[in-house]
Amino acid sequence: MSVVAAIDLGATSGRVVTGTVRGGELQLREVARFPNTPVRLPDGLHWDVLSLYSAAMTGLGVASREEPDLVGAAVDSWAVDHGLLRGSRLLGNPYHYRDERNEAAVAAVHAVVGPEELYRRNGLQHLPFTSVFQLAASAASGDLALADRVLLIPDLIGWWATGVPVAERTNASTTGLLRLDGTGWDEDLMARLELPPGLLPDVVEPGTPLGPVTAAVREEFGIADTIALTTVGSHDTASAVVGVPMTGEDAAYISCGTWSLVGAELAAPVVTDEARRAGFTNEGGVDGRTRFLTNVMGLWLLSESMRAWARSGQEQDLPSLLDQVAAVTGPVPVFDVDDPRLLPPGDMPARIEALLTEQGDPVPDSAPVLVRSILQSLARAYAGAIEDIERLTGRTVRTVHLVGGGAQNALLCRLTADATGRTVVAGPVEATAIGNLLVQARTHGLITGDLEALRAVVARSTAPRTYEPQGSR
Ligand code: ADP
Ligand code: LRH
Repeated sequence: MSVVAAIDLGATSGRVVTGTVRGGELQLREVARFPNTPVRLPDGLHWDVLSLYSAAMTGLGVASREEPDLVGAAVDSWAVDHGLLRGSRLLGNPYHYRDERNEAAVAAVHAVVGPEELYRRNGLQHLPFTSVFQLAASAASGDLALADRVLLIPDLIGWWATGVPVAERTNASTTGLLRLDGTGWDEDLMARLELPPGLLPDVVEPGTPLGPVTAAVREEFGIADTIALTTVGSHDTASAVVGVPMTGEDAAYISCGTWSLVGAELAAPVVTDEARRAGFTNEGGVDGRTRFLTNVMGLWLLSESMRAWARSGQEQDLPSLLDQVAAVTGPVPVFDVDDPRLLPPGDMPARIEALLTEQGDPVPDSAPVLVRSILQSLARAYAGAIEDIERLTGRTVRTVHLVGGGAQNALLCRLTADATGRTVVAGPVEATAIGNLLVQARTHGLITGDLEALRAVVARSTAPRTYEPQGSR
């Protein structure tokens, strides 16, 4: 019985999860979980990518010792961020997408290629941290001139493990530099932005064999010599969408973790001006599908508020805080969760209070009331996004699948059902690891079929919770 391992690096935590396909079901086992703690240095906010790599490989070593039938592993992570390399040397820790350095770079890129043309070329909603803007920032600082290669985070980890450099397509689609049809880099756009050709490696599909873990890495981390890496949907959201147990065109999804990605799966991109103005992105999905979605600020608002409270000595435990939030009665004010001032790390409760004051609403008088306000504001944003999906695609959405860590937040699920007026099917929590594992299992010949067949495995293997809307829409 062959086993595969997902190395899933989220903005909140990284994990190594093994998966075994047995009787048409996928059995999961979490082997390692480690925090992902960004580090602020004088030059900006960085990912501690060396500790993530080390924890991931240590976890893979544990998996290979505990699971003698382990044959493969694959990495997924958050999008857009990347390492700059010269030869085999990483030129400093990668910047975090929440670093504030991109503002000037957005203007510089837009001076060369306006937002309308960019959207037609890459199909992406405007986000100030899309790799194309980050690379322009690195060009302006002189860093890019030192580099001869750029690798996105999962590709960087994969390269360290195997020595094979690639750009997996789903994550490459978040750079802003991939042609909308996914066939390769937009060389004309790169030339106009003075990005050197050859900076980005060849684009490969999810499900491409990369190669065995190198002898040096095997020895360092105690990894068995039978283990080979393959690519999957290495953008975590691409893997999460594979792990959504949806069955038809009347389903939308919310990949609900640090971000909430609200969208539908389409056969082809929609790059109308209306879609651009509504902030909808066309990211590359597994098997050539389009992830037509919009980024909603997500549970970042809650986790960053909790970090602020912990800094001031009022540490909160999430499940008991959520119990108190559920007990809040009476109306709470709602705010625009996508206000750009909420993107960077900082004192989130103070920023939300400032937004509420600005709009003439009362400031919450306790942490549970503020969290209730966050959750209701998120649910309202999800409802708006679902309406947009219907308007922009002509589909009717009847079911909203909510997957990721947020599926454990029963109050958020309930508020989402009420705000959207749709049935919410919550779970699986580990949709991303599941999507990673299923694409690997297919690559290794352990299962066969299209995404619908993979999703049937998800449906058989997990027990989602259903929330029906209360009251009228
Ligand atoms: P990411 O992939 O971005 O790291 P996850 O999918 O792991 O995110 O989701 C993390 C989020 O899940 C946290 O920010 C938290 O709000 C939520 N979460 C985690 N555990 C619980 C829990 N026990 N109850 C409710 N929410 C939870
Ligand atoms: C979610 C995610 C999202 C991106 C953001 C940078 O983890 O990958 O899809 O927009 O991080």
